[in-house]
Amino acid sequence: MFRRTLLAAVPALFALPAIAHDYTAGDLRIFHPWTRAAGANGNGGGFMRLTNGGAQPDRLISAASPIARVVELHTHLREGDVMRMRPVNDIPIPAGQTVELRPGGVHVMLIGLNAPLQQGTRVPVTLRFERAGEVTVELAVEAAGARAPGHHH
Ligand SMILES: [Cu+2]
Repeated sequence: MFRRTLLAAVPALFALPAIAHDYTAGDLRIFHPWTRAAGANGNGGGFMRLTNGGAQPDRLISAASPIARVVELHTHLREGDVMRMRPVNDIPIPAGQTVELRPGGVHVMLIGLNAPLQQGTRVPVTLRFERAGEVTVELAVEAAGARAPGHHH
């Protein structure tokens, strides 16, 4: 009876990581980090949803990755008719709120890719938060030009 229960449980355990793609760091939840396919030496964006379930504000203060020579935090600002990216010192995550890192908004910028970002793979990025500390997440690589993550929760 024990043996049968164990065997039945195994497929469910292996299925979990593919379905749930989110992370916890202190009071923060990080939902579905993703990026877009890009060539080596190009640049990439890191996108995700950050929810602060705590009573204290937090901030994303830096990010790092072995896949890029430089990693910055960026926002988009309108200059006349053109949207331009600008580095920012941090991305605030107010207490009890959700911040979306997305194309056209605030994002993690991967500058000078060491290797191509291939659709269907995942690449690591370490996020450093003022309160929650460091957490390494994997960006799911979606199609080039994707406006939103393509897979379902
Ligand atoms: Cu950027």
